[in-house]
Amino acid sequence: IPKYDYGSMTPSMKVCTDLLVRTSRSFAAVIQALDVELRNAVCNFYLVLRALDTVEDDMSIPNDIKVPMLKNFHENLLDPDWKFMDSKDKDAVVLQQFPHISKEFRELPEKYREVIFDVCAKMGNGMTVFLERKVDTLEEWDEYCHYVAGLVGIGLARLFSASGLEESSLGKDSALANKVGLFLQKTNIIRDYLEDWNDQRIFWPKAVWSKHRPNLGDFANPEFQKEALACLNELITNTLELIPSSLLFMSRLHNQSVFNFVAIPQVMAIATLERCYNNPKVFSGVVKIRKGEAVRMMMGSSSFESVKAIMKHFVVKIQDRIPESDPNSEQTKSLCKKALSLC
Ligand code: PS7
Ligand code: MN
Ligand code: MN
Ligand code: MN
Ligand code: MN
Ligand code: MN
Repeated sequence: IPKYDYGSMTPSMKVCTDLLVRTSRSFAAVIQALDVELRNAVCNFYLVLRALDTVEDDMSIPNDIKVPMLKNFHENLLDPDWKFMDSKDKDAVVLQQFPHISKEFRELPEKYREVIFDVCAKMGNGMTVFLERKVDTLEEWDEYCHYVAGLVGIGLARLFSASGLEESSLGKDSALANKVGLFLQKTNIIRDYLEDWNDQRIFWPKAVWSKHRPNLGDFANPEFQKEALACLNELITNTLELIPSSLLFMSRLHNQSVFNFVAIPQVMAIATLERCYNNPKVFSGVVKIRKGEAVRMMMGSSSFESVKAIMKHFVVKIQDRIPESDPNSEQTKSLCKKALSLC
């Protein structure tokens, strides 16, 4: 069986399939493997949000232009001609080819269009909140992550339910789906400390980092490694609180292709958190999961029992490395115990 059946695709479907493969490091394969009821809707949702995030991430667009672009972005879905040729971002191609994405959107069933449109409008608005102001408190950290990832989780849960492949109650539990998205986003923000700092972008919450150093950039200085690690471990501990919600969400899934789609990123996230925990390399480079490990985890993510076993493996590895001297060691221990009681 050919991986992509281009023969049966319209020109814009072909373009969208290529865009998906070009822009998503990890999502293309799991999206293509979704059952046919969901495949096009989730692919379109991904590309629409990738386009929106490309505007958010493009530091060459001044804020007075970026703010209205983000706020009105959902309206571009209804305009067959809208595109943006001036982005300098690595994923600029999705803005250049946007007419193919919006065409696919308009051809989706209404039950999917309403979800994608609604999430796009809310995310675009939310992104503007943190363009001028930085993430200060932990509540604001949750708020930013809600806009850029919690809303993705909420939208995906609604798409799963709308397809009939999952129960309708799943799409109604926004609080739970939000946390599944937060687990991915917080992990991404923790891991990307140096990359984001070098781009002059700050997503670590000031209420946490300022307890350890007066400047976030100090963590890149090996002289302050002890403070940097204490801060890193504190943020990872906060993120471990989301494991019970992640497991509960996965326990509610019935469809195999949806399960794989949800579980693979969750398993990659726990592996990333384990790799980052108490690891000074977060402050000097990129901490990545090796290709071989990633493939092994993806193949192991096909049942709830095996996902729990993988979770357990990584939580135990964190638990075994908690420094006695870490200011949050007791809380980290107790969250590991709590997570393990559910595996
Ligand atoms: C629709 C599959 C399954 C209940 C493009 C998947 C940035 C981590 O910060 O650009 O630039 O480094 O690498 C994905 C929950 C979202 C959250 C989100 C849409 C899972 C635009 C993924 C992905 C919810 C906003 C990585 C959140 O992007 O980040 C679809 C359930 C897009 C999911 C952003 C981040 C994704 C992310 P950064 P990246
Ligand atoms: Mn972004
Ligand atoms: Mn991004
Ligand atoms: Mn990025
Ligand atoms: Mn990032
Ligand atoms: Mn990234």
